[in-house]
Amino acid sequence: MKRRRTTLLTVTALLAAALTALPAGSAQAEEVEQVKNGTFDTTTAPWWATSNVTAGLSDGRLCADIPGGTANRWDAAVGQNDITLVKGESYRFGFTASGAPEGNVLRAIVGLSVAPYDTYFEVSPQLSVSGNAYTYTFTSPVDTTQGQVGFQLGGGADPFRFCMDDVSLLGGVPPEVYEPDTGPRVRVNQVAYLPAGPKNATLVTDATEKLPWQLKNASGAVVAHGQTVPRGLDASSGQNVHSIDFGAYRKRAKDLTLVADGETSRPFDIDPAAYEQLRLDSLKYYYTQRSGLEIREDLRPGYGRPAGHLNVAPNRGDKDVPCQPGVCDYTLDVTGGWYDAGDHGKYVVNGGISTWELLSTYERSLHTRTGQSDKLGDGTLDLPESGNKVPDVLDEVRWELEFLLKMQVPDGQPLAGMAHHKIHDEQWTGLPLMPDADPQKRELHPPTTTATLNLAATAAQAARLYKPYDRAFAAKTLAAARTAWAAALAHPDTYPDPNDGIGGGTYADDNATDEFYWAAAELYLTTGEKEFADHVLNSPVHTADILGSLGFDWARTAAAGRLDLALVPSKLPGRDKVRQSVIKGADRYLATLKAHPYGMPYAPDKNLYDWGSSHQVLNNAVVIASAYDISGASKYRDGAIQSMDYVFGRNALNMSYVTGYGEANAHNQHSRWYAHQLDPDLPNPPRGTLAGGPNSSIQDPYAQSKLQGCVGQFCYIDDIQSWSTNEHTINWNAALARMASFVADQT
Ligand code: 9MR
Repeated sequence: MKRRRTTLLTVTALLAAALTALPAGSAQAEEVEQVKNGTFDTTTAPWWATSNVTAGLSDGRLCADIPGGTANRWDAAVGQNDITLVKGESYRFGFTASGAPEGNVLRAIVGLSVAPYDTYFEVSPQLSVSGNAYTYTFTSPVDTTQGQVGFQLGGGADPFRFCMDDVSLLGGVPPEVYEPDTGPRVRVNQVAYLPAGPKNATLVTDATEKLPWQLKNASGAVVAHGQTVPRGLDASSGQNVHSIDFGAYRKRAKDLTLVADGETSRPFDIDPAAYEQLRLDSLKYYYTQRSGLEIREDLRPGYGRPAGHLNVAPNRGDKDVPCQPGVCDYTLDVTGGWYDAGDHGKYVVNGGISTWELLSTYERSLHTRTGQSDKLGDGTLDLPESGNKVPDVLDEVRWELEFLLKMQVPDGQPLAGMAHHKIHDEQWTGLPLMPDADPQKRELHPPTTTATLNLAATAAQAARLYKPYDRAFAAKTLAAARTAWAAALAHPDTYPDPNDGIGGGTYADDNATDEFYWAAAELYLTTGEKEFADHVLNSPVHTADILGSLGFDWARTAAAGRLDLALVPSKLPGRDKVRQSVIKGADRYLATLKAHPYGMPYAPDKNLYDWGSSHQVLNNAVVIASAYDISGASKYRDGAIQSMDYVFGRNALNMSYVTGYGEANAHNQHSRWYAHQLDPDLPNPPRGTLAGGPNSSIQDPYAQSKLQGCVGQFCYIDDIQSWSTNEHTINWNAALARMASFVADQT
């Protein structure tokens, strides 16, 4: 359409004028239109359409009749190929679009026109009948001449008519300056402080002298007051900050606010109830991640869905999944387990640490002075298994354990006893996509030493915890653990391919000494056998200083072994030293927390926040909490509790990273089925879902387009497209569950 094109040119001209006003030396690439014929004045060429779509000119626009009944967005599409993209360059992607009847969803992408069809930018707006204009800015992560601008319209039940105009992809635009809305400058735990716990907040201000603060109750009356402590420049945010300690106030109350420097914080409670709720919500998260099982609407209102990956079309797995070509010549039934994250992949490595942290949450409740195992007992989590007299947390984790066991290479096959690293789609799928609608071929990836040891560790741990409830299952897991251990010893350095990242994550790791240590520790704690004690005692990992700034996660598993050796009763020679090493690690995290004006036990090297930093903060807090369990010293208890403040909103973005907790909370996590942001008929993630949090490497194009140059805590955006800062995963929620359970136990 010609008229709109003129407007666009005017904007472009203005921008060009603005650019010419830039001082010399700040040269910008010229804005160049990459799309041919985006205005459809006389023809639709060179745009293509899939064979099921009839597209043509209509009133100076491209209009197309979209069939109903296709499975995926990309099953009905129009697009243009041969688009050149330059790595690191910013582009402005714009178009107008309409759809009749109302409510159909468009997936507009800039990606690769050939396999593996990577998507560099995508949005999925809901179309209106009258039409809307859309513009987005993103940065290309690659150099290619085979780019594509695509408008994907399939996946709906009913046919509809789609029209578009003024499609533009301008290269050389200045990157957009994104300003997050960080709300009031007084930063608090937006959920709850414990009556007898520490109570701290952070004030962002340019003031260098101390300032008065006031704590107000729900009716606005001042119930406590004091002075801030100036803390200077905080490296993790680049802000000048003060801290506020109102721990002397110990009364239970709802909807308090903290006022300082003319700003009023978001409301919060002084009440332990939220942590009891979080203990359950963070664990309930797993049922809705289950693969191979219908999620019952009566158990999770708003989250019911058909079973995924049971070979019911269009699903093609997971009952008889082959290996990647050339890897094996058998198929395995690998149904069940939890989907890893927002994708439909299932990974033994990440399944392992998640299983461990949930089992350890339960095991801690058995062995520590504040542990309350009944709070994790039968009937607590509203599961299909509730009422079977087995603690619900064990029922939930068993769903994953059964899957991990199925990933073991069967007897008689090459590499028997090892575990396949992962099983996932052959190609990455788009969003949204319900598990039962995934049409991709599923494949087993090669067995690895790290996966095998994850199986050995968790199956061994399971053997001691499930024994009182199901002796046969305990015997089965222990046998599998022994087999896996022997297989890992026979193949000690079979690592995952770091380039095997198409269709699923790599979980690459080229060092298995920590996994050997962890597996030996679990096998020892379950069996007491000398072979395993010897391995533990002879491992260099046993005495190494493993509790560093990034703590532990799926790739750094030594702490899993160390913590269990410290907390689970055993006759290990030198066990006291092991316990002391945990206390030493906790002292370091406590020192970090005390020095940090946001009160967090996390200060990564060079201020580089890691992928999933929220759970690293929590895992460091787990070490502090474990020091309390070991020593009973209240400074550790208080440090562990205080760590929750960061996660619940005492941070630079003033947001809680837990869905449904706190006035401003993350709720658009990257997910193929909690994709409310893309399809209003789908839900947000369930209450109690942890977002990955700030990630300095911002690997995804969406984050790159918004957060270029971000400092530490600011490298996060609550958008479904930001898979590197805002995904949710089973391992991250496990850290949340463990800390929620600890804090709930302190009431
Ligand atoms: O959390 C994982 C992070 O530590 C890795 O660096 C990254 C690349 O392998 O993968 C992350 O895990 C993702 C996995 O690969 C696929 N499912 C979603 C996971 C969370 O983003």
